[in-house]
Amino acid sequence: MPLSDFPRFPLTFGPSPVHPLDRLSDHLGGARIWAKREDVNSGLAFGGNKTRKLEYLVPDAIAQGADTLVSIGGYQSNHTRQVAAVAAKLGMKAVLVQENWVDWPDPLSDRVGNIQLSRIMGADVRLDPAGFGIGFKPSWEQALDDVRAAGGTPYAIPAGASDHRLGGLGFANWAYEVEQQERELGVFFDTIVVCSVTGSTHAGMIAGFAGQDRPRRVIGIDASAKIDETRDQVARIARRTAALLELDRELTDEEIVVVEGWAGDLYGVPVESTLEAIRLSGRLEGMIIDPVYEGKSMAGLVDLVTSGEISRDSTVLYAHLGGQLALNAYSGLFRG
Ligand code: 1AC
Repeated sequence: MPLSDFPRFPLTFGPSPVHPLDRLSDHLGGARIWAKREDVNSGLAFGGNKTRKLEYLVPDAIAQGADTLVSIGGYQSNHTRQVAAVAAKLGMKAVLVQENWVDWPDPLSDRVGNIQLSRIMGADVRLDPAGFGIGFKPSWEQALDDVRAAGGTPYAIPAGASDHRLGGLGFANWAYEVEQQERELGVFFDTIVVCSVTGSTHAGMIAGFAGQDRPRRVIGIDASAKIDETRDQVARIARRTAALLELDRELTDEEIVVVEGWAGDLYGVPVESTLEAIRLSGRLEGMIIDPVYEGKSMAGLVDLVTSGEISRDSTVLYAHLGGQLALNAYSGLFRG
């Protein structure tokens, strides 16, 4: 059915802002670059990309009579912080399994930034030593069982709200929003650049844009350092979302583009190009990005533009997904 027929619980301020990054574009000397800003999309604990996805999961949770949102992520998960905020807003509880996803030696990573906010908002935060992985985990199943055993009604939200029947809808809606903003601004973004890890942000965009008249490139920059898993997940969620929206054709493999080269060896661990991209974005645009997601996707954008892989006559839309709170857990960086 069409996206407008799916129930949506508004959690964002409305369309997220779109604006040009002129100094960055001039500096790179190639395509013109704009940003669409999920980092300022909501008043719920700084918002972010998951808040958009949750707009489509919340009606389902309410319809099921849930009283507890149960989810999972790393210590510095932006996603679990947004789940905590949404639970608070709805008057529900949140149980969050927070795993040790990132091999980075900051002694405060389980106390500052995203996880601190989740605790402030009253979530039941459960630290778990397991490492990075986007699949379903026994600790998350256990948390769901615990809620049931205590007489509650859990609603299961996988990592990143991604591998969920409705997980792609939030960013299919983003694609429709972009089309509307293009009409208002008199611009056409022929290329979208987005960070890809658990997949449904990128996948939702692919499904949403696929139903529009003008073709464009949606380039996902892998930040998981597990490219095959990310590609599979993006493809699966994009096709599932396209089917849900009754797209009248199959998505082609060419529409599902996840590129590697900027993740480094490990999820969450920045490499030199990540740090350079963070500095560039901060110093030229006052736009704060992070070492886990946007630092890596911005590094990809910089290289693709400077190498001419994204051509000089392109107009690019960079998706800022709102990862910057994790910077608190990287206190050793940028000291000089
Ligand atoms: C990995 C989903 C992810 C998060 O914040 O937990 N972006």
